[in-house]
Amino acid sequence: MSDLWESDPFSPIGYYYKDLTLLHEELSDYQAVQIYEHSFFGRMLVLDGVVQLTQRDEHFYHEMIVHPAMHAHPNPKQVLVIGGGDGGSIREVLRHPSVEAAVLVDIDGRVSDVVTEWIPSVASALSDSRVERQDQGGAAFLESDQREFDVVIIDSTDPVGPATELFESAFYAQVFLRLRDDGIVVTQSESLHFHSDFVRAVQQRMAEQFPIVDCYTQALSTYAGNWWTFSIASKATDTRISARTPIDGLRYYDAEVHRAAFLPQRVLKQVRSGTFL
Ligand code: SPD
Repeated sequence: MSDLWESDPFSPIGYYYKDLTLLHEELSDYQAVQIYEHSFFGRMLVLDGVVQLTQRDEHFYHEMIVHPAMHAHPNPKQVLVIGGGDGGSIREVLRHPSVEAAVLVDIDGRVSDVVTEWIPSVASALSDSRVERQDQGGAAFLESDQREFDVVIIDSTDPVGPATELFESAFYAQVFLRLRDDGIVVTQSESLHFHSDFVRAVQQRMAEQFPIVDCYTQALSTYAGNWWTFSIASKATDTRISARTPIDGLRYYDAEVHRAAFLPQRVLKQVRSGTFL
């Protein structure tokens, strides 16, 4: 048994996990990759000391980063996931029968391999024949690959190190070019409690490129700050409106969750004007 002080460099606090068992540890070309087992949270993926997912609550995060955009789109066929090497977002994307191809672009291919071995319930869909894995950075991929997508999901780590570029204006401009005319992009954009200035910056940067930008949230137990935001932008669609009947087999997301998840307009205005906190 060991303990873990989670040292998230983007958060003003740390979490202390008691009584963990370390199941796997390696240094990839990019980061320290660890898998722990915890009596309450189950198996946990930890990258450079920061908890990325736990078996107990990962479905809240992965369903909510994927399904609002996928249901707001009338017919998503080609989907790009940037980051998300653990496979949780790809698993949710592939639940949609309309999806013909899903490209997973993560700079560190070892994350997919390690999660496939240790947390197969998260990574199981990575072996689906519709999935194409590209082990490279998101910006480099968008510069070199000219394919177009219906939905882009940016399932990144915190905005430090290599992930920083995934939150820049220049990156959203690249995403805009690769989205079809009814395309939708969504990114995790950190905690409303701890990072409201950062959420504001992401909203502004998306609005430099996209005519429609919005923000919804989901409470998550394992990310410091807990009140997690997702910034979503589209070329033509009001993403507050689900275009389709919710797909079967989900544990949390449904039409009512979709409606309730978006920030009230008054609160969104406060976030965007810097008066929220
Ligand atoms: N503070 C940790 C934020 C992590 C967000 N990304 C999680 C990736 C899970 N697929």
